[in-house]
Parts: sequence; structure tokens; C-alpha cells
Amino acid sequence: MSQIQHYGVNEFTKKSETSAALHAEEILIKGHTVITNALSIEEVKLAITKMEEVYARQLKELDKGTIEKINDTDIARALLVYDDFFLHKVALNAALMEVLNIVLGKYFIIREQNGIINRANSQNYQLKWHRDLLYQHFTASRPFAVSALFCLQDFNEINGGTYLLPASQNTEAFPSEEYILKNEICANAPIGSVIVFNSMLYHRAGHNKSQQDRIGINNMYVQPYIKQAISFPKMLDGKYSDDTFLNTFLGYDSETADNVKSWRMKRFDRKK
Ligand SMILES: O=C(O)CCC(=O)C(=O)O
Ligand SMILES: [Fe+2]
Repeated sequence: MSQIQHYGVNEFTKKSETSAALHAEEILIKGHTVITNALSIEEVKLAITKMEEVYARQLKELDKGTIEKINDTDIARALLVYDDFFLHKVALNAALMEVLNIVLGKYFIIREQNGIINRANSQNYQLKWHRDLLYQHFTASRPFAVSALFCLQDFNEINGGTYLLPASQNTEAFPSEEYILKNEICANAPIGSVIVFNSMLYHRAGHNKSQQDRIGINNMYVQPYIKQAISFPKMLDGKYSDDTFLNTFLGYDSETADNVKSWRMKRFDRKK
């Protein structure tokens, strides 16, 4: 017999048969969940080393002052372009994909993949509340964008683990200061886990009061009518495009057609 008693209820959500279904239900209702053990400790260590290499390469492309001026310090962008570890182990992480398939349906793409370094005792701009889709204030009856923040350390109040405002994906305006102070929560998440949330949920990094940098990798998955900020197809230049699944996932398939003929030919090829 069920432990949950109720009366006057006609409509029910089906019992979650898998842990993925329960995670999906949490994202649907409160807007967030934590999947533990998504990465092993070895994978976490590898991710940190590789991410630092990518950031060092990107720092050589532009001078530090330029990056500082646009508030992009300590963010390593488009990681999977530089190393397929970030594609296979992180972006396509099996436990996460199982949840995304339920929440976003069959057709979604990756929009961003950023390594975030929250330095010990610094004022990172991600400390500010935001939605991952900036300037958007509408609400939607179902999720169309999901963020997944891999924790490469334990995330907690001390090292500035991510703060969330539960269910805020369902309210248009940014809530009042009093409401936020009363209802914000710190998503305590152990090393190797991934904090998965509706990208329209308000969130922020916390102040890192520890002696060690706090590192995460944020992945954002969207339905394909939302543009990538940085084009994976252009950066990858055809790499992975022969694989049917990756062709879709990386955004090759949903790129804007160059002209009427190529748009028609793409539809024609689909009918074959
Ligand atoms: O680092 C965090 O805790 C939050 C990161 C974040 O909000 C983002 O990358 O958009
Ligand atoms: Fe964010």
C-alpha cells in the first residue's frame, strides 16, 4: 500500500520507475535536482587539468584586460571543442542524458559548455543572481532549456557552492529582496555530482570563503530554436558531423540555412 494518503485527487503523476524519472520530476516541479556520482574522482581530476589547459590557451588569444573588461575572467569556454573528454564524459554524461531525454524530449542541442573557476576570496560576477537565458522574463509550461553544473569539488556554503531560488522558473519578475533572502538555498553537492536545473531558474555562485578555488563545468542544453552563443559547428568545422546523433546534438542540423535552395535540399534529403 502507498505511504501517501490523499483525497479529492483525480490526476496523478506516474510513479517514478527509475531514478532518472524522479530527477526529471524534481526539475519539473521545483526546478532543480542533484545527480551524484556522475563523474569518478579520476575523471574529476582529469577535467580540472584539461580545463586549466584550455583556459591558458584562451588567455593567449586575447589580453587579460580585454577579458576582464567583459567580465569573462576565469571562464574557459567551449571546452568540448578543445578536448573530446568534455564531449564524451561531460556533455554526453550517461546519467545526465537519461534525465535530459525525459525533461527536454528527443531533440535538443548543447548551447554552451563553460568551465567556471570561482577563485578563493574573489568577486566573480557569477555571484550575481541570474537566469542562464539573460533578460528573459516569460514563464513556460514546460522546460525548454536545462543547465547542468558539474561539481569538480564538493560544492557547499564555504567554497561558494551554487545558490538556487527553487521554483523561480515559474515567476516572471525577479523576486523581492526579502523573498530571496528567506527562500534561497545552497545546493550542497558532493564532488563528481551534477546540479541540474531549469535554465530559467534564478541562481548564483556563492562567495568562496575557502582557501581553494572552486571549479565547475556548466553545460546548457536547449531546444534547437535557441541559438548557440558561440557556434559549435563553426568551431568544430565538420568534426563529428557524420555521426547522426552528434550532428543533431552539436547543432549542425539546426544551423540557419545559407539560402532557399539549401533549405529545400535539406528537407528533401530528410524525406529520402
Ligand atoms: O559557478 C556557479 O556556482 C554558478 C555558475 C553559473 O551560474 C553559470 O555558469 O551560469
Ligand atoms: Fe548561471
